[in-house]
Amino acid sequence: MKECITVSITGAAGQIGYALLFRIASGAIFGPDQPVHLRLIEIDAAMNALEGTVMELDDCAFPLLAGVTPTSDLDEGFKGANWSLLVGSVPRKAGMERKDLLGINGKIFTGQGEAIARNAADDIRVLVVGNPCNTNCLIAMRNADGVPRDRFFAMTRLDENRAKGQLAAKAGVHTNSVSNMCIWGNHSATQYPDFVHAQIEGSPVPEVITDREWLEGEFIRSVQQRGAAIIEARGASSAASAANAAIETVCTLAKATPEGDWNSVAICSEGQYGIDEGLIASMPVRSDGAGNWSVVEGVEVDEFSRGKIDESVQELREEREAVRDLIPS
Ligand code: NAX
Repeated sequence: MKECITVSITGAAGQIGYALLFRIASGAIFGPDQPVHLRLIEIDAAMNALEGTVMELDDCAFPLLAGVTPTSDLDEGFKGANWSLLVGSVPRKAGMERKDLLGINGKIFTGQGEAIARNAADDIRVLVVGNPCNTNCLIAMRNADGVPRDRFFAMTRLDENRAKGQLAAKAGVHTNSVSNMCIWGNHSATQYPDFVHAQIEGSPVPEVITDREWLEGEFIRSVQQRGAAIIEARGASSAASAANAAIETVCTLAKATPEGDWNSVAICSEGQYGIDEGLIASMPVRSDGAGNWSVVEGVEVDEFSRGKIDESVQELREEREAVRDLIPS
C-alpha cells in the first residue's frame, strides 16, 4: 500500500458529489493500492445531508478509505490536500445562462483559493467543476497566493466525451474509435469541439463524416447545448456523467497519454494559440505519466476553427472583466 493521500471535495452533499465520492473511495481514480482520506466540504445548511452521505461511505467499508472528515470550515477542509475537486456551487437552473451564475458563484472561489494556499500540501492540484468553471478556476488560482498556476484545471472533459459520443453515433462506430478530440475555450455554449483534428480510427473526422454542414452546424450545437438538453430531459443537470468526467480528468493528468492522442482540459494559458495569457482556457493537453502535463504544440488552426476559438476566448475575457473585483492585482 502507498502512503495515504488527501482529497478535498467541495459540494460533497450535492448530486455530483454523490456520484463522485463512492468511486473515489473505491479506488477508481487513484488505483487499487492508494488509500485516500476524504475531506468533504459543505455549507452549514447541507451538513445534515452530508452526514447521511458519510454514513453511507462508512457502510461501504471501502478498504482504501483511510478516513472521512466532513466540515464546513475551509481551513479544515483543505488541510494537507493533495487534490482538491471544487464542485460546490449553485447549479444552473432551466432558463439560466452561465453568465447569470458568475456573480452568484464567483465569490465562493476567492475564499477557497486562499484556504488552499494556506492549508494544502506542496503538491496540491485543483480541478474546478462548479460553474462557470473556467472563471471560477481563474478566481481560485489568483487568490491562491504561492500555488503555481499550472496546478489549476477546469473541467471540459465532459464536453470532450459528449463530442466523442456524437461523432461515434454519426459514424456508426464505438466511442473508443474517436481520438484527438479537443474542446477549445470555455465550458459554455461558445465552446468549440474541434472536429477538424478529431480522428475516427486514425482518420481525420471530415474524411469519415463528409457531411460538412452537419459538422459545422448540428454537431457543434449539440455539444454546446448538451447540458441544457439534459436539464430539459431530467429536470436536473448532469451528475453521473460529470462525476465520471472529473474522475477521467484526474486519471488522464496522472497517466501517460497514449502516443499521438490528447485530451481536453482548461488550463492557465501562457499565450498558446493566440489565447490571452492568464485566461483559463481549454486546449489539447498531454501528460507524461510523471505528474507533468503540456499543451500540444503545432495544431494547425484553420480559419473556421480560428473564428470559433476567438468567440469563446472573447467570452472568457468578458467573464474575467465581470469578476475583476474578485481577482487580486
Ligand atoms: P448540487 O446543487 O446538487 O450540489 C451543489 C452542492 O454544492 C450543494 O450540496 C451545495 O450545498 C454545495 N455548495 C454550495 N455552495 C458551496 C460552498 N460555498 N462551499 C461548499 N459547498 C457548497 O449541484 P451539482 O449538480 O452537484 O453541480 C455542482 C456544480 O457542477 C454546478 O455548478 C454545476 O453547474 C457544475 N457542473 C459542471 C460541469 C462541467 O462540465 N464543468 C458539468 C456538470 C455540472 O453542470
